[in-house]
Amino acid sequence: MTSPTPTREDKPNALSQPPQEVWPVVIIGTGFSGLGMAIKLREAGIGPFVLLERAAEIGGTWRDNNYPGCACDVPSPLYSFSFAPNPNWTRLYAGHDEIQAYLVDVVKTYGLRPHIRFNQEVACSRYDDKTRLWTVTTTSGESYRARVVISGMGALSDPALPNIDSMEDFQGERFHSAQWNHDFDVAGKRVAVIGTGASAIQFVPHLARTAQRPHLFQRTPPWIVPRPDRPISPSERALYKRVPLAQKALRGWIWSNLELRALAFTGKPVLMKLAERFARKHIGSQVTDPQLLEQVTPKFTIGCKRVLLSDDYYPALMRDNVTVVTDPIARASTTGLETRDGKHYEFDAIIYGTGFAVQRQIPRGAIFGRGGADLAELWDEHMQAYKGTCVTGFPNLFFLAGPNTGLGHSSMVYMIESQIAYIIDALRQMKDGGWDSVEVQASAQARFNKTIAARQANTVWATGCRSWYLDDRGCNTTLWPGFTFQFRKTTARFDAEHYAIETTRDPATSADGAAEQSATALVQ
Ligand code: N01
Repeated sequence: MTSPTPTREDKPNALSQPPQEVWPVVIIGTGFSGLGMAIKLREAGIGPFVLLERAAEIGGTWRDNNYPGCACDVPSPLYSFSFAPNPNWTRLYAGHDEIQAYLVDVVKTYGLRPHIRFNQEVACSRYDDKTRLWTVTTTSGESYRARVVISGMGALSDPALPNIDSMEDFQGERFHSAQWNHDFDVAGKRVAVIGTGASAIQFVPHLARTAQRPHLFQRTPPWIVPRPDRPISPSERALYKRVPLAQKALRGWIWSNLELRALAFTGKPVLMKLAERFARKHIGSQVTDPQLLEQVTPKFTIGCKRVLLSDDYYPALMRDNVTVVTDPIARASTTGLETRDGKHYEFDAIIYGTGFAVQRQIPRGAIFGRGGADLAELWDEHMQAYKGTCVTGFPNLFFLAGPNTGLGHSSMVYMIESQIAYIIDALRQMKDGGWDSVEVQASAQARFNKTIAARQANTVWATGCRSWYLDDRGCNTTLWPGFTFQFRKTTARFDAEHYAIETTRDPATSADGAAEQSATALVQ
C-alpha cells in the first residue's frame, strides 16, 4: 500500500487522548467505514477521536467473515480506499486474507492503533439535550462522552439465524458463515448448509471437496454469472508500485464499467434481460443434469436479489457427493433436519449461510436522541436517514453505510468515502462556525426520502422478489437507487441550510451553565 504521509503505528500522540474527558469525536467500529473516517479526521486535524471496536482486532465484516473461499465480488483495485491504493493485490478479486491484511496495513500506515479501544462493544448511545453531548456506554461498563458520534457499524455485522422448529435439540455442530468454526474439521463429515446466497456459494465448493456428503437446503436459487477473476502478475504489480497512475487508471476503468450496470438496475430493468441470457448460458454450460438445472434456475428477474459471481459453485453441485434439497425445512431433530415432505436427513453439522440482520441493525434501547427518542422505535416503520448519514432528532450523530447507501452494482468503499467527505465538511463547518450541534431538519429528511422512494419504484429491486433489500412493508431501505457519482455529488458539500444549528451562544445553553461543556472544540 502506498500512502503520502505514513506515520509510526506504535507512537501514541496527542490525538489519541481525550481533553476534559469529552471526546470531540467517537467512532464506532473499525471496518472500512471507521478506519476511513479516522484517517480523514486526522488529515483534517479534527479530534481527538477514539474508535470503539467490539472485537479484539480491526476489520469489521472482513474480520468476521473468514469462511473458506471468502472473497470479494468487487475487483480489489476499486474495493479499497482511493487514498491508499494497494499495488500488491495478487488477484483481481482478492480473497479474505488479502483484504484483512490490507486493512491491518492501513491501520499501521496511518498510525491508528493507539486510537482504538478494543473489546468495547457499544451497548447504548444517549444524547443529552442540555449539554449537547453524547454518552456512549459499552457492555463492559465503560462510558465515553462525546460531542459527535460516527457509526461505522455497517449493515452486515449481525448474523441472521433462521427460525427453525426444535433447532436447539440438534446435538451436532452449528454455526453461521460469519462465525465459522475453524476448529471443526469438516473432512468426512455429513454437513447441511442452509441458504444459497453470496456467502454460501463461496464456501460450498470447499465443502464439496472436503465434507462427506454436503446437503444444500435451497429456498431460492440465486442468479450467478461467471467471475472474471485472474492473477495479477508480479510484473503488473511492479508497474503499479512504480507508476501508481497505472493502477489509478485501472481503478477508473473498473468503476466506469460497473457504473454502467446502474442503468439496468435502476433505470431500465428491461436491460436485465441481456444479463439474464448471459446467466442462463452460464448455468447451461455448467449444469448438465436436467433435474439440477431445473432446481437451480431462478424464476425471478435477474438483479432483484444480488447477482452473484462464481465459476466453481455449479460444478460443486454437479459432484456425486452433493445434494440440493428444495423441500422446505419443517423442523430440526437431535440428529438432523426434517423437510415438509417428511424426509429426515442426518448430519454432523449445520452451517447457516442465511445472511445478516440488515433491517433490524439498531436494536431497541441502543440509540437515544433528543428527548430520549429511541431510534429503533422510530425505524420500526422504515429505516430512513438524510443522505444515508443523518437522522432528525439525533443531533451530531452520523452514520456511515447508513440507510439507502448500499449498492447492487459497485464498491461500497466508494460510497463510504463519499459519506466521509460529507461528514468531514460538516465537522469543519461546526468548528469554523463554533456550532455545538447540527440536526437535519425533518422536512429535508422527508423530501429526500420521498425522492428516494419514487426512484425505487422503477428499479429491478421492485420487480417482485423477496430480498434483504426490502423491509417487511416492501420498502427498499438499503440500496441507493442511482449511480455512485450521483451519491458523491449529493454528499460533496455539507448543506448546513438543511440543518438546525445550535451554538454555544444560545441562551438555552448558557442559562444552565452547560456552555462550558459545549465549548469542546472539534480540533486539537
Ligand atoms: O446472505 P444472503 P449472505 N430458511 O442474505 C437463505 C454481502 N456479501 O451471507 O433467498 C432457508 O445473500 C436465503 O434464501 P432466500 C452481500 O452484500 C458480499 O450470503 O431469502 N433459507 C438466501 O439463500 C450479500 O448480499 C460478499 O429465499 C434461508 C440465504 O439464506 C450479503 O453479504 C460476499 C432462511 C441468505 O443469503 C449477504 O450474503 C459475501 C431460512 N429461514 C456476502 N433465511 C462480497 O464478495 C435465509 N435463507 C463483497
